[in-house]
Amino acid sequence: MAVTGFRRQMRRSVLLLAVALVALASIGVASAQIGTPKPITDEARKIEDLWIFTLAIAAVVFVAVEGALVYALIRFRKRNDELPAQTHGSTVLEFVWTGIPVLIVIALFTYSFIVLRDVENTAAAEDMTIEVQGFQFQWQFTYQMNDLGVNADPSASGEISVIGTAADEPTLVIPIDEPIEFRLLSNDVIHSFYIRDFLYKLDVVPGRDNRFVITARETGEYFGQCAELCGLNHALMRFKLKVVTRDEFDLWVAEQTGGTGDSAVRRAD
Ligand SMILES: [Cu+2]
Repeated sequence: MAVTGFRRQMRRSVLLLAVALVALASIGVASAQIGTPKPITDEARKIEDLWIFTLAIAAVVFVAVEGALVYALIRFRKRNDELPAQTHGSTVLEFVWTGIPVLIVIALFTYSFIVLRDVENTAAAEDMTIEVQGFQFQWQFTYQMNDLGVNADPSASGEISVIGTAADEPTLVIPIDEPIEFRLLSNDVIHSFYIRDFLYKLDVVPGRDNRFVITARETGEYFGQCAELCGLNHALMRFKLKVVTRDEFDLWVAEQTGGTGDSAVRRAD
């Protein structure tokens, strides 16, 4: 009688598990994308590799631990009232289950450290720096005319400044295949500069000079937003990122300055 009850319970558990797995798979299919968004910068690709590496280790650990658990539950389930043979201590096992986690931690620490060092690399003097000013509730992007990357003219003066408004999201234009430094500034509250396809975000903190460098490898239009709840209209702090070729970028610069190389401050279009 007890055995039949156990079987029925097992069957019900397996059925429940199957339903749960189908539901989980449906969520995956419905959300249409599994894993990270397609990384568009060198740094994002490194971050994605680290994520895959970590996930692979986690998957192996999950399968091994759950496998051992399910095996032990079935193989050693109580069959009668007799006490099974008792085993105490195993030096080999102690070494194995201490050694493997230590190795995993060392591998994850080393790889993470290498990726973090690359991602938080500082800019070279010749790299273009774009000043990103976060404010309640939009962004301002400022380019110095004498600091426009590979074609920079050190004697040029003035700047290009793009200011977003609540109604018009600003567009941040950057050239492909060049290291670009973002300098993040705020004079009100903490914001967070987030472009999903960078797989990276950094807080914009009053009084702090936070910087990061990326090299974009895909042209196209992407979306950015503030990722730190910074007040009532935080949701309006959205912007666009446009990655273009060097020629298109130079053309854009000429358009902003009317071809004169003078300062240009304008509202976002
Ligand atoms: Cu915000």
